Amino acid sequence: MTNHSNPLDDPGADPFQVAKDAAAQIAEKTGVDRHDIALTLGSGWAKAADLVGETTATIAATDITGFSKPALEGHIGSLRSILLPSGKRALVIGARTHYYEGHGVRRVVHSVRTAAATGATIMILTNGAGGIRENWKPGTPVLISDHINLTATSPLEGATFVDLTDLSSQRLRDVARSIDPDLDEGVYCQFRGPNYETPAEVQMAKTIGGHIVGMSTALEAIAARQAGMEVFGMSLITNLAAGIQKTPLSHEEVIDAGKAAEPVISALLAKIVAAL
Ligand code: 8IG
Repeated sequence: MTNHSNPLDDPGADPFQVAKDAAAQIAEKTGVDRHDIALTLGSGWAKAADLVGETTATIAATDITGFSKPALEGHIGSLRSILLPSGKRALVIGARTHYYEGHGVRRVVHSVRTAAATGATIMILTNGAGGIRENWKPGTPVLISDHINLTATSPLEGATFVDLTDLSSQRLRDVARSIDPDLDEGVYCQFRGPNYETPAEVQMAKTIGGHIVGMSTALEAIAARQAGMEVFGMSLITNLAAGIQKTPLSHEEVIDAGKAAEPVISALLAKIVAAL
């Protein structure tokens, strides 16, 4: 099923109809008519899926229309339907398409639009990212309070004016803080990637008000808001952004910090989801 052409590559296609079709396929394959909450799990967050509830169905993302083959071979993106202790249903998206993959922004936000079409009213976006604040050691989870989109694109097409004043839900951030009052928050700057920033670019991001640098969630957040969802984002700081730390960061140190953080941040996210 991985060689199929993608309907989103047809410029005449309606991306919202493709998302509706995808949602219908998910309902059929999971036996769950409606999901309430959606979570996209980025690097470092995968274990959270096992902690939030009981997985009742797992499907390969590539079996659902519009979803892309994973960029990394051997890494099968999955979609999981999870029954939460509250009785609500969560759709966990383990398959993210990044803008830098070059398939266009419609494919980047297809998972978010599909989540909305399944009925989800809350979109939780997680990622691994670089930190600009010197006190954020690798392994620190940070709430996303707002974003700066430096990709020079948007998932919105045509004269679609969507207000982003309260893009990052204060209600959901308050829930997170009620579980861990020590959680810091920051402004997420999305660069196009796939290269990491130069130190000068990181200084620019800092100067214009950024605290976190990444390559994924701003475009997804915009699409989620367009779809009317409440948006909540968290970054796992896996490295300090280029030039922020004076000594070079060892790759091993970053991997170790990520591994050590995984159970901690996964448990935190599971508690947040349980409190929604
Ligand atoms: I993990 O330092 C991770 N993802 N743009 N910069 C950007 N994305 C990232 C970084 C980083 N670390």
